Amino acid sequence: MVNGEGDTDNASFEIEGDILKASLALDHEQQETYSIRVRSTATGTSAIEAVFSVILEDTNDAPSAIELSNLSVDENNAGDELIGELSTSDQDSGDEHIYSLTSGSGDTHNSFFAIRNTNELVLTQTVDFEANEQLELRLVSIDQGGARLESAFIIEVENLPEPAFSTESALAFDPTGIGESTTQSLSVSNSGPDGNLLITGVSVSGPFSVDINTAEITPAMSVTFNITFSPTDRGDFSGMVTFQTNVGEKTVALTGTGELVTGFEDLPDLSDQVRIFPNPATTLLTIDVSVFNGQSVDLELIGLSGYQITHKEKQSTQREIKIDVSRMRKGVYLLLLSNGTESARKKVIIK
Ligand SMILES: [Ca+2]
Ligand SMILES: [Ca+2]
Ligand SMILES: [Ca+2]
Ligand SMILES: [Ca+2]
Repeated sequence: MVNGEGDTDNASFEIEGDILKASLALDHEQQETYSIRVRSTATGTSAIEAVFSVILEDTNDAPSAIELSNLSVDENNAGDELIGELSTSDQDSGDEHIYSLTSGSGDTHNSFFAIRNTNELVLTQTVDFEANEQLELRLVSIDQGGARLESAFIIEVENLPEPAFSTESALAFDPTGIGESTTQSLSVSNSGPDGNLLITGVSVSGPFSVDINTAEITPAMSVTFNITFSPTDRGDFSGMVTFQTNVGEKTVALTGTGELVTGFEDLPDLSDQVRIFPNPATTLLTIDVSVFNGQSVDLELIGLSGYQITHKEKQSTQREIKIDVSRMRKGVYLLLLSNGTESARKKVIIK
């Protein structure tokens, strides 16, 4: 090696005997063509110098890094969710890479993932933050020359609030007298792992009512709703209590039986043979009690509107009883008649 024109890259080479060698690692991607100046000296002749261009052929370089465009996912994902796109750093321009999951350090959750469309990392199952706060996977990128690079990744699972509504599916009330009430408590709990259960409204159908309309329930806690059954008639009632919540609408079925508490439930029933008119009545209500054959008859009118109850008691030996209802509250009333050995019940509407 000699100095002179064309000696630019002399420092990168050395000569051992008649062999030209690179004196350090040369990189095609850094420099493709090198210029050296060499002198040849033979015994008895004058020296000759020449300039050579050395062209460095490209060889494959191994991938140097694998990148993933996103490293987090919400819990309770759909179960087939794109996490991010993979790319590889590689000195060889235009080199292409094939990705796959590979075993090794950090491959704990490899079975949760798949590679789709060449470079998409897909989460193939639903994840639960309360079970896995992080997912670990290990990938390999292989270039067109067969050189490979493995890399481990950690995907953060993002926590979401998950309140859960939990209570009885149905509530059955003991038989309850008309005009009376029975109350049962309904415990609603938040059975979710995190996030508050919000109850923003409660509605009730049928002859039932509820004491509170809103609640905020923290995880593992409960709130008691008092449901009251107030039958307005004899017979079976069903209804529904409906909760508006931040996890959707929830319902509980309600059932109860209304009973007449008159003290003469066991007497023969002559209801079909007692006539009342007009019904609805506005001023005068006439009750034909001739079926009792002039015996003394006890009469009771029970108001069934709401929770109020009014009694009007009267005794008569007439064949017809007339009651002035013009000043009575409008609504549905139950008329009870008994002579001590027989009884009758009629529903009366006062308008
Ligand atoms: Ca290369
Ligand atoms: Ca390469
Ligand atoms: Ca969860
Ligand atoms: Ca959660």
